[in-house]
Amino acid sequence: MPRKIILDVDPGHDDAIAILLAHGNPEIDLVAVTTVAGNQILPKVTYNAMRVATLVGADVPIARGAEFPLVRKQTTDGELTVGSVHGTSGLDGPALPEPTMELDPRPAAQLIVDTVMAAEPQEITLVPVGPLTNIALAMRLEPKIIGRVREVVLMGGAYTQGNATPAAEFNIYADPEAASAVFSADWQVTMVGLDLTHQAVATPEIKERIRAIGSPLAQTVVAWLDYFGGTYDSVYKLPHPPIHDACAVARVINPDILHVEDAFVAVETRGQWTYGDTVTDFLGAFGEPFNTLVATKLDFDAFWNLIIDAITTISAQQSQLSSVQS
Ligand SMILES: [Ca+2]
Repeated sequence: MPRKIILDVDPGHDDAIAILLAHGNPEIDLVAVTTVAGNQILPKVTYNAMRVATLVGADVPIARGAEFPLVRKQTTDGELTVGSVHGTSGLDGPALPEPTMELDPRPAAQLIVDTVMAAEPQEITLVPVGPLTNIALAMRLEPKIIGRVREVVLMGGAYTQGNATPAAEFNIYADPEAASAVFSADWQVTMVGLDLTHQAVATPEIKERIRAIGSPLAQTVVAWLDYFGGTYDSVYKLPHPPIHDACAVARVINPDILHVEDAFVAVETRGQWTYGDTVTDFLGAFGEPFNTLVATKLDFDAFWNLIIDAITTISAQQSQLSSVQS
């Protein structure tokens, strides 16, 4: 049985590849996509999510989510002092198709609640790969979802070093209060943070394998990686771009792709220099019960095989479709 997930996104180049992977992998049943202000303001990321869903042919409900964080002043990728990696549209680079679908009329938090409550207990997995505002709002709207969700596999946080600030990873920094609510709730949380996702880099060899698929979709993905690679190099001095968000989807497809360790994770909401830090206690120094599975090691080859298989699968569907239409 494919695993049913709700993917909560703020596209974002790595979000786009996460949508592609969730749609193109047979082990995942993508039941909805929800959007949240993060890498860019809400209208931009929602438009991007719709364009990406159109590009890959994902016919799923898409709902617009939170426009602002719960407490803090909004910050986007474009406003970070260190520099922007996604560009002014939130998804700069290759031209994309205009959306062909309508938005779901419900706010994202309502769609999440409705979907989780209508499903069997432990049937729906939440995969948030942007700021955690929508998830926190859904918990407040219907606390029963906390016991009903199978697990939360989130991209966010870091146990060594951040990227929005030295202490904080962007998704957590963009809404630390929401993140604190999600980590401290009584459900299974897996933190796929920067320590893990910085292993999921698109090397020249990987880009060549994608290019060799030869389809229009593969060309678009390579163009995303070229754009994202360029900004990652100039902003973070990293030679190859990490595809953060797709790592959380990969964990749901095959748990063995990510090695995890138990820890207590708390989100710093008061620190002067550490606001949004995911303080990760592997040793039990605080004496708090462990509340998080923290991803530490990636199976690089297995991860990229999943991405390449998904691009190949969707490309084959699209070429079949266009030959039927012509
Ligand atoms: Ca994201």
